[in-house]
Order: sequence, then C-alpha cells, then structure tokens
Amino acid sequence: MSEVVRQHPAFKYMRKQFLPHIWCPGCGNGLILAAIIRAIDELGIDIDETSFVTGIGCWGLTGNYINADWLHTTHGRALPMATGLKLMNPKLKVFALTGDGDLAAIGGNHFIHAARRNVDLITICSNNMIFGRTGGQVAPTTPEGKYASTSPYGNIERPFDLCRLAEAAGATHVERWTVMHPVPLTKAIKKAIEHKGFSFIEVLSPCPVQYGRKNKFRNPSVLYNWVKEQSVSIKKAQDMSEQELEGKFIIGEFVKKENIPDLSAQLLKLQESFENKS
Ligand SMILES: Cc1ncc(C[n+]2csc(CCOP(=O)(O)OP(=O)(O)O)c2C)c(N)n1
Ligand code: SF4
Repeated sequence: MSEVVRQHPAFKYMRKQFLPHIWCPGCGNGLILAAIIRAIDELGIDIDETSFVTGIGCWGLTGNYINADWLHTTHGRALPMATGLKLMNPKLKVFALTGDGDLAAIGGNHFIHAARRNVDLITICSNNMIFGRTGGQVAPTTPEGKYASTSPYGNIERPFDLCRLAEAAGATHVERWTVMHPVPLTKAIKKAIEHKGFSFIEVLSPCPVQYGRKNKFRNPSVLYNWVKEQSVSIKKAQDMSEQELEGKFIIGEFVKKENIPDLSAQLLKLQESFENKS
C-alpha cells in the first residue's frame, strides 16, 4: 500500500486488510464513506462507541472498510437489526447503511416503521437509483423513463421520494445530498450523529457501471454532472412549479425536529413506571 494512502487522515479508521476496496472505478460509494469518516473524526468520536449495520448490495459492503463493530445482515433487514442493537446498547452510535433497493424495496416496511418509532439511528442510504450489486435491475427509486436490466423499454413506474416518505412516516431528521456535496453531506452526518431520534440521510451516489451504462452516460463524469445539474436546493425549490421540478433532485435539510422522544426513551419511561409501582 502506498505511503500516500497510509498517511491519509482516514487511514486510522479503516480495516486495512480489506483495502483496496472492491467498488468499481467511478462508484460514488467511496465518497459517502469518506464523509462518514470525516464526520466521526471531526466530532472526535471514539470509533469503539459506534456500530455499523448493513444490508446486502454494493453499499452494504461498506462495513468491510470501517474498523468498527459491524453487523452484516440480510437484504432489507439493516433497520430492524440496528433497532435491536440500539435498544440493547442505548449508548452506542448505531449507523444503518442501506442501498436504495435494500431500504425501499424489500426493506420498505422496516423503513417506515423505524421512522414512525423514531428509533435513534443514523441511517445513510446510498441511492444509485438501481440494484447495483445484482446486475442493474429496476429499483423503487429508478426515475421514470430510465433504463434497467428489468425495464429495457424504460421504467414505467413513478419512483419513491425517499425523504418525503421518511418525513411522512415520522422521521425527526431528514436530509438529501449528493456525493458532489461533500461539505454539507459531512455536516448532515455530524448532525445525524448528534441528533436524538431517527435520522435519515439520502445520498445520491452515481453507479456508472449499472445505471450509467444502461442509460447511455458515456463515462462517469457525464453521469456525475447530470446528477449535479438535476439537483436543486430545497430553498430554491420552494419558488419552482411542479413542472419545473419534474425529474429534479431536491437537496438540503427536509426535517429537523428536536425533543421528540425516541424509542429508547419511551421504553425507559415505561420501565420506570413499573419500577415506581413496585
Ligand atoms: C432476501 C434477498 N433477496 C434478494 C437478494 C439479492 N440481492 C442482493 S443485493 C440486491 C440489490 C442491491 O441493490 P441496492 O440495495 O440498491 O444496493 P446497491 O448494490 O445498488 O448498492 C439484491 C436484490 C438477496 N441477497 N437477499
Ligand atoms: S455496480 Fe455500481 S454501485 Fe456497485 S460498485 Fe459498481 S459502480 Fe458502485
């Protein structure tokens, strides 16, 4: 491994034996991982006080690279596993890392209930708008008209807006950024770590190999530029019509509600009420 890599500030948080990583050249996932590590480093959190729970898929492999406790669960099940871990160890900072297919397709029900229950988790969804790991099948986040191996004539379904879904289900901290916004993304993750309740950070992360190739983005930078050009700040979006916002990705902070009891706090309250009776 090169000296430059060894001297990188993130290196101390990495599981060195698994480097170099296996993501494809141009994949956005490494940029999200870098933002997570920057957030932990800037907050000065002891990595031993964190735990990572992942589902299956390319983004689900992230636990390989962070030198923290890691629970690699089954497809779609990162959130219920993370919920159990958090309830048993309320002091742990529990990250749930999920792909968009993982979170919104097979794990969709867990997603809305974790948000409804306001479980104190840092949920980071890498949204590449497709099933990356398994060959580019259509996901509930694939934009209308875009191509996937299972929608060769273009996707005819309307995609989920994951942030609005989290908000409607009761999440108390919700933000969307892209991997081209590393500074606000890191800030959002820091806020999520410090937030008491269900934090949901969606990150638009280009997948040049599956999404890019199937949709005729001739190289990764064309795809990255497209994602960036389609992004509109939540403030600017307020003055735009529905037609103007068609196909755009709204980025920014959607929700930040304080002092809403999280599930651990509710359980503790219940436990105390029993203790007071006896
Ligand atoms: C129960 C179950 N169903 C299906 C699969 C196959 N599978 C593995 S990864 C994956 C999709 C991954 O897509 P996404 O969650 O968006 O993550 P990405 O690979 O794009 O990061 C699927 C369907 C599985 N492993 N387990
Ligand atoms: S298939 Fe896509 S998401 Fe998976 S590692 Fe390759 S570029 Fe990244």
